[in-house]
This record gives sequence, structure tokens and C-alpha cells, in this order.
Amino acid sequence: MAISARVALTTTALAFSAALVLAGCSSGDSSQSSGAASASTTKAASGTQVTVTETEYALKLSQSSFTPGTYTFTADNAGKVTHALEIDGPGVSDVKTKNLGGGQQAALTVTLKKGTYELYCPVDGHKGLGMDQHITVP
Ligand SMILES: [Cu+2]
Repeated sequence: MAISARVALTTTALAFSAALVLAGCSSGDSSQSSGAASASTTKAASGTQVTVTETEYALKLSQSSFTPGTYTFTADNAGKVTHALEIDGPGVSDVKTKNLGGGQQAALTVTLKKGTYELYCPVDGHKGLGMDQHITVP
């Protein structure tokens, strides 16, 4: 069982690499999207650490004031149902965690600029139930 799980992970990683190579080769106009790409491909924890505690159905951020710079938002599912975290705003588009079961965590590293960003749970219906927060970077 351990071996087959490892093979599956390797296959996924290879497929992901191939997708990146294809995306790189096909681009005549990739410069337009480079900002968003750099935001979503940085996986290592860096910058200011912010915890986003997720419950049914609310988000609670460990800090509420922000300045331009790099932040790592760690989504902490403290609830019982599946949640995730997505961030959208200037230079940050469609950056999201995988679905997280209760007790799981995942991190997103993004560079915030001046503007307003929305953090929300992309699981069906949860945003409308209250898992939605806006932060403003002055
Ligand atoms: Cu949710």
C-alpha cells in the first residue's frame, strides 16, 4: 500500500511538471499573467505568518491590519466539515488550498499590494454562509 501511494504521488508530480512545461512553451503572451503565477507557485513558508481559522461558517484571521509585502496565510480547518481557502485581489488570482478536512491545515504564500483582497472558502455555498472576509492594504 505504501508503494502504490508513492507511485501515485510521483505520477501526479510528473503530470504537474509536464503541465508547467507545456504552459511555458505555448506562451507568446505569458508576461501578462506572470504576477499571478509567481504568487501561486511559491510554496515555502515566507513573509509574515497569518493564521486563518475556519469554522462553520466563519473565517477568523490572526491579524487584521496589513501592509504591502509577502504573507503566508495558513488555513486551519477547526471545523467538522470540509473547507478550503481562496484569496483574490490585485496580483493574486485564483490562489487556493486543496480541500481540507476537519483538523487539516494548508498554507498559501502571496504578495499583497495596495488594494482590497478577498479571503473566502470556495467550498459550495460556504462563502454565502459567512466564510468571507475582505482585507484592505493601505
Ligand atoms: Cu467552508
